Amino acid sequence: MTVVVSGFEPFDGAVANPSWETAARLAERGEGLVAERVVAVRLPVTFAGAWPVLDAAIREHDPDVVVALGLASGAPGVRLERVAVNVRDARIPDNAGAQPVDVPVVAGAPVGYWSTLPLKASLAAIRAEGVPAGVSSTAGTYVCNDVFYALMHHWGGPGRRAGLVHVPDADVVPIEDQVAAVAAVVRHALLGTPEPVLAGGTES
Ligand code: PCA
Repeated sequence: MTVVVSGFEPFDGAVANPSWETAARLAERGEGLVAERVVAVRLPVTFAGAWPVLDAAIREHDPDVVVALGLASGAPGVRLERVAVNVRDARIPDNAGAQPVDVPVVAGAPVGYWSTLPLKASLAAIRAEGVPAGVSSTAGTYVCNDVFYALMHHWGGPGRRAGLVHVPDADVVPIEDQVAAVAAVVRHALLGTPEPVLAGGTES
């Protein structure tokens, strides 16, 4: 079995992006952590370029599980994203200067796609390791949501485990703990663990 884990280059003036550091470290230590081959892919923070890079890696490695990682700066913990929406609405320009507002990711395609990662099983496992985590019902409308939507639209489907996990800044959750959290997601995705009944929603 093969797992592709993507992370992003820095954006918005930052010098690093923990999503890439976490993906790279998970790939280095993949077989020990998840017992399978893990390939890390670094994506540009551009609407035009991110999905093509992930798509090429998927074609090359023919993975069983794909987990896209992105940074949610200011988040209090790991965010397991539930749904990708078919809209681009960029508050800031991407790394190529593009700032699409209220245009679809894929014209004429469905409004959204569910993650096919076992979110609640992962949530329970991550919390059991003492790492703060939650389920999120919006991945935003920037490049992370874009890649998540394209991944589910073009590659997702029956038997294909895929989704997006937002990681927080490394001073909130250290990279080692981010790696442990994502490893738990990958393990449960590979196992196909049934979802426990575990409340993870919010009122607003
Ligand atoms: N986070 C941004 C894009 C790249 C990243 O790491 C986002 O959440 O859309």
